[in-house]
Amino acid sequence: LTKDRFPNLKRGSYGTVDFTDIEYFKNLLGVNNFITGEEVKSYNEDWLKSVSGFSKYVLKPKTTEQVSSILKYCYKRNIAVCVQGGNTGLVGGSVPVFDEVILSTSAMNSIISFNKLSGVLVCQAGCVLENLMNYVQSEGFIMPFDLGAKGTCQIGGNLATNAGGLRLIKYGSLHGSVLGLQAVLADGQILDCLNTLKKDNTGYHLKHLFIGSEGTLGVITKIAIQCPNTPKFVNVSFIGLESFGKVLSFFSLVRKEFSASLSSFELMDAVAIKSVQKNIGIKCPINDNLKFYVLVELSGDNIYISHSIQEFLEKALDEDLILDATVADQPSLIQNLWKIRENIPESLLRYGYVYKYDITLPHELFYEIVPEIRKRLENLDVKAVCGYGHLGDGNLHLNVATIEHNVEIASAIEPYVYEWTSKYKGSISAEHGIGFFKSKYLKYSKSNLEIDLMKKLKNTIDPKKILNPYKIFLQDENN
Ligand code: FAD
Ligand code: 2HG
Ligand code: ZN
Repeated sequence: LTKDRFPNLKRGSYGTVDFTDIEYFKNLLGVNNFITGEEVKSYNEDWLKSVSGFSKYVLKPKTTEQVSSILKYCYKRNIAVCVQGGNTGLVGGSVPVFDEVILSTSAMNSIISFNKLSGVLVCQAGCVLENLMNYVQSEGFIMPFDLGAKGTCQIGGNLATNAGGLRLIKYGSLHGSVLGLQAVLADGQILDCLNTLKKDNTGYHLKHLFIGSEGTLGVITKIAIQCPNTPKFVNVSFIGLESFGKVLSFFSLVRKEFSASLSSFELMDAVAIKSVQKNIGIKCPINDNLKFYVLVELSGDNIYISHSIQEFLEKALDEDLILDATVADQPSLIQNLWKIRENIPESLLRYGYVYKYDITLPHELFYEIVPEIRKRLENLDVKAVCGYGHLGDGNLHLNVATIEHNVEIASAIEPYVYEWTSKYKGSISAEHGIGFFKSKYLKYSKSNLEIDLMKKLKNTIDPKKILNPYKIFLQDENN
């Protein structure tokens, strides 16, 4: 339990759910959407299996009005609430720390409308990303973002974490593609910013407050998002290189040559590839003895994409910039190449426990921290130290896999990795958020004034601090 691993943490002075509360929730939601007993266990534990709370109740509203009634009631009774989507978050933000009631958006999974002219999709927060992808695909559109967790994560959770993912380099962040949203505030008021207009400069854009707010400012209930048209041609190459210097030279050339069509530029080091091969059983499609691999996706309406990349790669091979490559333009082959990249997090977790760092750094420094951490850990019982991630966006995933959580290993990495990132003006959380794990380290990426203003906002919107307590802010700041 989280409380055992973090013994100094104190439960906030929140109300405890009693018989009357249970009756209220049951009446409001129906018995099937009020979960208690053994079934609650999986909602208490995060995807990484590294933190778990001991909530006894999961509430599964179907409508915004039900969310509003729940929060109004909890606000009055001072009951703390943990908002949960697909529970794939990687910073311990989606599960309770103590006995917070879990408000799951899983039953809010309706698509409300899709406008084929504008490409604007409006849906409820609990829609699973992959279902939305399939839906808009049948209309000739794609979602403007993609993640390895697509089969489980929900769009509300994606907004709440401001998820980045695999195609941010082309389509930008959710702050750009989300046109509007509806959110329920801590006291139950329904805030309707569900704009579907592309342009609207009427004062402050409150939607941005909720994008990346990690369940601490309100429950996102509906979303309006701009979907791009499906590109006519997609091409994925999987490339092996001998040094990180060459990876950067190659990236620079790819960007110059294919800027508008570049939809992903992903890095994987040898340790990450070995982990997928060994623990998942997916074979590396090219020479598996190289130091670095990149996956380049090009997409667009130019019929010559495939031809151009082949010529480009042949030249790079001739010049010894790259050492090996394979190219795919058929959907099933493309998917097979993506599987290697997308399975890295799962493969590392199979070792037992993973310390995860999700940092943004200037490109020149992108990989430097990985060998440095390897060196710091060389005498400790570590299964894998690897670097991979969205190199195109300057976002490194540094992962350290061990058999189990170990304090000595943790203190060899933290706060060192955050100090290092801060020294180079990087971000200590590029895309996963702060959640529970990183609240202690927020100061490495935000000034005192910024944190102060964030706290003032939190206090204004949720003065009783019932929404996702113990997350983003340190406990004494939050409770
Ligand atoms: P949850 O995990 O349930 O919740 C995440 C946070 O959002 C919590 O703080 C929760 O309280 C809050 N929240 C959830 N729903 C709502 C709501 N409706 N209203 C308000 N708050 C809410 N992330 C990336 O950015 N890029 C990646 O490439 C990426 N790849 C991943 C690959 C794998 C295999 C896994 C396991 C995770 C990956 N993630 C990635 C992290 C995670 O998937 C994303 O953060 C995702 O967006 C979380 O969505 P979710 O529905 O699972 O949210
Ligand atoms: C990815 O890009 C995700 O695969 C997960 O953001 C990264 O697990 C990680 O560290
Ligand atoms: Zn990522």
